[in-house]
Amino acid sequence: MWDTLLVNVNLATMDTNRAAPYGAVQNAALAIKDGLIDWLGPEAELSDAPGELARNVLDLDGKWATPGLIDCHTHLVFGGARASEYEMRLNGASYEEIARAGGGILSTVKATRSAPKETLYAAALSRLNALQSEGVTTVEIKSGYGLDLESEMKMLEVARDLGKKDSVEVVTTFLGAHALPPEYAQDREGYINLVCEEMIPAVARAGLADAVDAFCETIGFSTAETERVFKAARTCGLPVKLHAEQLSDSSGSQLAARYNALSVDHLEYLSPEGVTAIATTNTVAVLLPGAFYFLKETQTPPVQALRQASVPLAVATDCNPGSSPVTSPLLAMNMACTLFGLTPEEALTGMTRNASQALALSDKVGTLSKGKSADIALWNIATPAELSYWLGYNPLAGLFKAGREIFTWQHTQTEAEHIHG
Ligand code: DI6
Ligand code: FE
Repeated sequence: MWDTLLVNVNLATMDTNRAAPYGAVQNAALAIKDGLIDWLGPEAELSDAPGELARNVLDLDGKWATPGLIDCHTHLVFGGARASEYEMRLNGASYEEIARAGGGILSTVKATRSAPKETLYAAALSRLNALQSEGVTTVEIKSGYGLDLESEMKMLEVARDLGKKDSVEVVTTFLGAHALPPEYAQDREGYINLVCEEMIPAVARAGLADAVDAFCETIGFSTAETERVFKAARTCGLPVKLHAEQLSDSSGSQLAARYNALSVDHLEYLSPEGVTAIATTNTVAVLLPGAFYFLKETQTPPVQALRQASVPLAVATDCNPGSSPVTSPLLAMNMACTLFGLTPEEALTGMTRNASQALALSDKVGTLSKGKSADIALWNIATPAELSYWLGYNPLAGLFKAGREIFTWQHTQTEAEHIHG
């Protein structure tokens, strides 16, 4: 006997073993047992009447089901916000004036260091709720606004605490090499020593990070500095990923490929050599169109070259207070299509299957397949392309995490729906 059986549903399984676009199975049924997907296929192939097969049968009236969305690159935990800086910019202030007024990434570091854990948690929770309300069931959260051991640990602890909600899985990434903290302004090497010799081992010992990231950029850290961070991660048994080629080409992607990075992220300035390098590994190219949009960048990532090299493409919000104050995965998908030229199918693949690969979670989530976690988003749409099409309209109609219904919907009415859990 199954726990739950969804019937009268169209599945965008995103499973590569199914030839149809989106791995679609229409007029389908999907069975859940013990939190996992136990069966899926055409409803006509069910062996008996639904009521005989499952304790709980849900007739979905032709809705679409997709894998729960996976936001594989966020900085969801941070103190304060930078709207006043945004406002100053739009009132004509220069970068220098903003910096002198205490703006920029270091203003977020200051706010994050001084915030109690409870304050960070409450602010991040409200952003996490926004992601969940658009179908997110797995999210990656980076540190990187603490930049000292205690504050970096505090950020990661908050991220881990958010993951204790059983409605969402949180994956954490240590990003100590995000910016140079003010107390090390004259001592770059001293800070990298601290990151490599103290922070990474401590964070690894405490089990607070699932991966290590760095900001490899002229305004961030050099490839040589990044390589030291990667070596320290490797010593502690942690996989790496990289903010690479966002504002210029530092050949960070080639370095990341040599360390078998889970992903390289941003990539607007990725060179042909960088494409070739990551194509030889399982590294995912994570596109972050929210940052491209918010910073009004003009150079787009080499999507066609990445496609030709069969590099898996993911899409994420990059939610952060400075360059991508985006809490909408659907908007990120729309931007990936409109700004970067992805197809709606590539955008959805980028928020599901390929995002799971970027988090080393491919065997658990990312597709609707037998044996995977029953992380399922239900949508009031006529075709999966609608998920990339609307701006600001949210067609989510229901959400399951590990087989548990965490979002209720009306089957026949269109009354307001409520999040709980
Ligand atoms: N790339 C970015 O765009 C952000 N961090 C990064 O590594 C900027 C973060 C911020 O301004 O707060
Ligand atoms: Fe980022």
